[in-house]
Amino acid sequence: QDVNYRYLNYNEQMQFINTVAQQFPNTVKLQKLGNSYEGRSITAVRIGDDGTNKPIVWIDAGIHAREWISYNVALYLIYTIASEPAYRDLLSSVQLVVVPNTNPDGYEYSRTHDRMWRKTRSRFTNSRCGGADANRNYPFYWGTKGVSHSQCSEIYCGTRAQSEPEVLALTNAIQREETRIKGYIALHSYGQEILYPWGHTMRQYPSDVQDLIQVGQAMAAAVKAINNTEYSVVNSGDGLYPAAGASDDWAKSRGIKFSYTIELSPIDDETGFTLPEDRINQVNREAFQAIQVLMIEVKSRF
Ligand code: 0X9
Ligand code: ZN
Repeated sequence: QDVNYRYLNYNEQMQFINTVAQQFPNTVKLQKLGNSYEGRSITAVRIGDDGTNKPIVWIDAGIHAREWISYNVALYLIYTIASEPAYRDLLSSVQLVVVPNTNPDGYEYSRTHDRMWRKTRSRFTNSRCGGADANRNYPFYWGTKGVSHSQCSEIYCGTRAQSEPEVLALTNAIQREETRIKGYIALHSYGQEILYPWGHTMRQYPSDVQDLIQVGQAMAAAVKAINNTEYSVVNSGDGLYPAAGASDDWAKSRGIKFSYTIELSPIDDETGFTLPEDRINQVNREAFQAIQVLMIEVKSRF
């Protein structure tokens, strides 16, 4: 599989999911959630029985354009879980929804103009800078901490909550089935961390934080079991930095019990966002283990 050895452009990513959907028509369905600012389609891949009341695990990737490894992890997850008979049983009790590219405009811009681009590509009148940090644009404590209100900033939170069409499409889609969604992971890089809420401020935790830590540690243990790679389980506000308007906090605020952000490999800034292609395969396989653990936990608890 290509997704183990190189970074695909947006069109190739869409071709990849189309091919998987055609190969496994009973298991995989595509769902259009909306369009990006520049008009690219934001597509969800739904895997497992649909139209039921089974619990859902929702995974999305690449809201930050330069975090390229996250797209590969999502695509590898889609292919592996749909194609291998070993996961049929799991898929009969938990549905998986994967949005492999939540910021297609930013990603294409990162590929063709500025490798370190992070934001969306929306334009504002009378501003020389464009784009908002979509992970500061969710409607929960929007605009409060760890954000900037200046359009040229990397962490510009947008003109208002959900100002970015990408965020509007994602929040609408999640809200339509939020009572069924029991697990949520936003895939980011880098740092090898499993982050749990709250992240909008420091030293505040959801009442069920022990469950979040416990399942987070189970995910980290499953990753470590393959190649000894260590992911640490930390609160995003205390362990990283407070940042409001992020997707994990919003998902948790909507009642989605197991809500996380995973910062994928590498751990340090030697390669940082520009993880060499020969390391993609290992990161894919490690992240897959973590996601599988979350699915199993959701299966056994709901
Ligand atoms: O700052 C972010 O948006 C995430 N880190 S990244 O380096 N990928 O940009 C972390 C978000 C953690 N979640 C919350 N602060 N709620
Ligand atoms: Zn990120």
